[in-house]
Amino acid sequence: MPAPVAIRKNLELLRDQIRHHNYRYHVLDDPEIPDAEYDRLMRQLQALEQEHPELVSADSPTQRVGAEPIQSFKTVKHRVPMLSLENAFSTDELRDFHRRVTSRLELDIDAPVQYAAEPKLDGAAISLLYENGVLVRGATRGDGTSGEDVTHNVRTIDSIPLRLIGRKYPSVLEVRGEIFMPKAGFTAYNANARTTGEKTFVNPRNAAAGSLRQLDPKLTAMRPLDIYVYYVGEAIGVTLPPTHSEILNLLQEWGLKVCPERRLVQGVSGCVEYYEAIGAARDSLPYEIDGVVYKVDNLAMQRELGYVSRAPRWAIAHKFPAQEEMTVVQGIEFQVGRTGALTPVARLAPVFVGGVTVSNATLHNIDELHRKDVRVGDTVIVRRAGDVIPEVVSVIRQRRPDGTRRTHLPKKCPVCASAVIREKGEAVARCSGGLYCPAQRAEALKHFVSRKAMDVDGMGGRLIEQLVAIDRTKSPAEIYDLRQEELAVMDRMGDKSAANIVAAIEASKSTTLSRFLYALGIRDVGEATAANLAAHFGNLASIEGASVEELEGVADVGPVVASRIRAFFNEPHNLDVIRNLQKAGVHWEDSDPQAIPAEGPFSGKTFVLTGTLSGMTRDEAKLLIQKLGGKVSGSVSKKTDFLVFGENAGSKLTKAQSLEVSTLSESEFRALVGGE
Ligand code: 5U1
Repeated sequence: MPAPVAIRKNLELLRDQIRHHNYRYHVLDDPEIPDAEYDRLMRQLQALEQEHPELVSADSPTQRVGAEPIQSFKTVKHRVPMLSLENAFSTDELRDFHRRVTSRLELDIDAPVQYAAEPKLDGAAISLLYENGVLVRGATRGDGTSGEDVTHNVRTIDSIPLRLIGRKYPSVLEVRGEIFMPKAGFTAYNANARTTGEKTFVNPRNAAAGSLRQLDPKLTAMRPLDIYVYYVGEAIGVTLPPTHSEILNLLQEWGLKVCPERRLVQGVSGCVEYYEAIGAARDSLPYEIDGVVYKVDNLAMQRELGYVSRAPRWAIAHKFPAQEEMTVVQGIEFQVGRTGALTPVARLAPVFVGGVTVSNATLHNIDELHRKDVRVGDTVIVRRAGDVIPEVVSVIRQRRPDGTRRTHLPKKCPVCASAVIREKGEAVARCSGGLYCPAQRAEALKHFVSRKAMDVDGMGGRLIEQLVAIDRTKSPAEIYDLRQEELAVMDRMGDKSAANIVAAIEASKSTTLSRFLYALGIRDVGEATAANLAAHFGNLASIEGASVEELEGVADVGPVVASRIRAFFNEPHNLDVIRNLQKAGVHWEDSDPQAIPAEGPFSGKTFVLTGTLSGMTRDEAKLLIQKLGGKVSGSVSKKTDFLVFGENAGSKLTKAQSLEVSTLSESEFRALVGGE
């Protein structure tokens, strides 16, 4: 018996509701309901469909991962060829592109040509075909003429709508974009794969491409994939707007996800400004990019410009310097860090990568070294992404010379010859020498004087290593009796730099409790935890005397960190160091933790801080906000009430602007907090 009309209606209503909430969550990044409510709607739909299996349709939100594994990939011909992009590797090449554009359009070179600009994602290109609003095919680019049918896999990606929303979408829509694995998902995926012994991905691009080429969609469904669409290949049944930027906005209205960092810019100068802004924000963007793309915005101009072989004359990719290069491993050494951790480091034949010359790359830990099986003499791929320490990504096994040998974990510390200990289940092996080990001592001092700790301006690693080597600074307190004359005779020093350092040492005596706690280098107590401890207890004596249970009451402090803090203060040697530092004049103002009220003018308001503030540290700004009853969060979302930005603010500012979150410059923030 056919299901009653009321049930059909109810089903469609539920599906539309779920599609709407998918859109709010995935495309707009602005959910309207909590996850639990969404799950309830989904369960309701599943139950109804179970009762009425004859009503299940392929575009139902329940049908993402339903398909059985396929035997092999079908080749599909693209309805319209998928183009590639010409590249520009310098501003000169970008200027040449703009010159060609204006000259073909018979415009003056300074004519205000508008370009639609967006980041160039490092993922896998995809074509999605919608017929009457329903996703019917997903295909890889392949050779541009035909690709592989990966419909079963693209259906599992939550941010790809199975059905378009709104009413006025075309009867046939073929849209192109990039499927990518966000950085956070990539890191988490690899971390998990390492613990389960599964294959890890070399980079997010391979992760995206590899995930799309799974025969079993259940495997793809477990990969954290996402999409941004950037081009319409074909649209039948609607007249598209006259500019590319308006088309992107329309795609978003139809439920497709477009990049929030897209902008409209003018001329070469606008392109260069955009390139630099995205380059500066690159590390903080949640996805990997390898450049930016500019497209002439006006479609009539695009048509006039046409194509050259397989690339349009109206678009270009402006690439960032390569982040991966090949080089040869000349040696493998073990570096000893502040906590004694031994890190294998590959000494490399110098290679220019990511804009700098690299001659050392980390191998992380002994397990990673063995997993990648890196040997002296190997040709390897080195990666340097932004400020991240360069790493050896993989070995090119075909190029391995004869007679190479595996590297083993040393039994003794290469610096102080103390025993190397690796606790069961720990990836990290450590030197057991503690502060007897000059390497640990030097690293502890480097941390102590670093910018976010005591901020002794100008006191660099080389100077500290020399001071440790001559046994002049065995403990941080001894930094405070360094004299100008003895500093001036050190390598690469002179009277002026020595005087500057002595002044910086003096200035660092006046500090804050959170900086001081961070400077002590307690394991797992980073900047944020130190700030939380300071805000919670208000003074050092209370922290020194706090029990593990009391410490666990601090935001972000779990049992492991709490016991590390307790163990640190149980150690008489550490208490001596603290007393000596205070005797040397290190001081701060205690705060009254009770002064941080539950209620205040900022109650219920969430702030995000970004960029460099000139008149206060982030911790100080955070404390101010907390004192007025507000909360500080690390990331921007629709729930953010204010974004406070300093100099060199990056993607958080862009995101806040695109989400229409109120933004405050440092001076506006100061005015708001009443000049505190
Ligand atoms: N962001 C972006 N990436 N990308 C790649 N836009 C873009 N456009 C492309 C390609 C291949 O081609 C268009 C010219 C269709």
